[in-house]
Amino acid sequence: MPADVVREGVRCMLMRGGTSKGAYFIADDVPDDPAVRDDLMLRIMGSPDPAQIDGIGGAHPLTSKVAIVSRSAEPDIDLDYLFLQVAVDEPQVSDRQTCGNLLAGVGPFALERGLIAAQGETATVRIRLLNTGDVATASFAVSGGMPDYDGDAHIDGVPGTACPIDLALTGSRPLLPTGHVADTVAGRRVTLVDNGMPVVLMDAADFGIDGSEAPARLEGDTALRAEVERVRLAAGELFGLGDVAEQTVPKMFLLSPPREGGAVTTRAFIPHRVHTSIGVLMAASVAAGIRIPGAVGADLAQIMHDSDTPLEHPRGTFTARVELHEDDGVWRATSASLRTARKLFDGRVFPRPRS
Ligand code: NQM
Repeated sequence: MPADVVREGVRCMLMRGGTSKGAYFIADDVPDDPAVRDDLMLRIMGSPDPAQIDGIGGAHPLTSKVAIVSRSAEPDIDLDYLFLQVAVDEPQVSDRQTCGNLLAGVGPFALERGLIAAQGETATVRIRLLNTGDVATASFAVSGGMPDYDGDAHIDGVPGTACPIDLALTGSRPLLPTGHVADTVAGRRVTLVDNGMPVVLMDAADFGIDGSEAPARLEGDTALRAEVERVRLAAGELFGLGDVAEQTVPKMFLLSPPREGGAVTTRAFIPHRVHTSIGVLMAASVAAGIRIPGAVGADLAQIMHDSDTPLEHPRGTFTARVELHEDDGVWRATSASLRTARKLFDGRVFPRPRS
């Protein structure tokens, strides 16, 4: 990292990863000390400020994200990926969650930066998600040794098409952290699931909503927001996450019957804004949860005969592929999904001189 980051800037690539957008760095280019690093990320993104006008953040949690990537020292792992969620209007940076959307850009970014090499037409990389300890495998097309961003894959929430990136995750942990298919939390019947992202499944009808409302309408419903947050704080303790008041997990899902031929309709508080589509690992968690008999949402979902689980969201459908295994009452899953990613800008980013 240059000694004077304000004058010289920091090497940074802006990428769209799935339906999110973030700043990608190699670990050697940012400070090791988490407090110094987090302060730098706030100054780069322009937080705290609802408009992030003095930084490169996009004024929404989905566009205020950071990926820090390095070669892994672990055997059989190519890359380590640390995700940071930079709050928009609070001076907060959190490493308490990962992001499956930015995960899509990690392989192409690492190839661009020379952290990995690729011959042939496809690169397959094993990525350790430092925030959770999970390991993902990402495969993407290569042309002339560099990522090929062009392609025919479309994902709902992103205009046009791009190169497909296949992500697979083998979950080793039990899906149900409380050991129950449903719990009563803060007086509400919910299911807690973690298949890469801790989520709380709730029946939208129990909260007096239809479940197909637009994100802005749900965000504008202060009584609903307060009730969802009340349940979230109690669920955080049950997840073993402690006091989650300042954390971005668990994510809160209001589920209702499908409208467009999918398995179920989803609306997600992440946790204060409502997701404009759905996160990758959130989708893996919801898809796994609604397949477990007795879980909240299982009764609302249309029967799924194979592993493909199309989840309806505000901008279309996300198909998560999950395979469940039950052993002595303990459920685990493997999951896969298709994403796309694209390099948007490469250069040096200049942080605000002062916090
Ligand atoms: O769940 C949103 C996103 C995410 C996370 C969030 C994600 C995932 O859509 O895997 O990708 O962090 O709230 O980028």
